[in-house]
Amino acid sequence: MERTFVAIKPDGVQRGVMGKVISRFEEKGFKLVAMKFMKVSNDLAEKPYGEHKGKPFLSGLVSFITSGPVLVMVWEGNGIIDTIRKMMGKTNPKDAEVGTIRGDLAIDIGRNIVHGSDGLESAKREISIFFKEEELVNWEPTIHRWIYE
Ligand code: DAT
Ligand code: MG
Repeated sequence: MERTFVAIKPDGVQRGVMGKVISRFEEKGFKLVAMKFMKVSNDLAEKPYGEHKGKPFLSGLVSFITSGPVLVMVWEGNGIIDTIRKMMGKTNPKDAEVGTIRGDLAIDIGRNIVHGSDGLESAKREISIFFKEEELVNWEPTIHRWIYE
């Protein structure tokens, strides 16, 4: 089954919507594999955003990500990478559909609440940046037979 890396950024933590975001993934039927509440160093903040090296907004993004605690998580489920991207909504909340996390909870592109991996490779890379193998919890939700055929 596919795994993805999700982070609730400092704005999501400060605004007290961690539980709401987690609830959406739980209610969908996805399985939590790991979770850590932490402050991110500059070095660590740049790693998942390697693709944005040289872009004008990178320094603002890094100072924002390091400005307060974040909640980093690994979630698992069939097709989870694409589905969580859909559940987050477009990068700019003004373009994000109502019903998505960013569409419902955010206004500004620089305060868009969540990060989610955009592909299999980035998911693998981002999970390994924030979690050791032994921190990924293997467990079998008893509800799975009511979620998967
Ligand atoms: P996403 O978070 O939807 O994967 P991304 O990977 O392109 O989007 O960008 C990472 C974050 O950087 C994004 O959540 C907000 C910020 N960002 C992206 N494009 C931006 C822009 N043009 N101006 C300001 N911030 C931007
Ligand atoms: Mg991205």
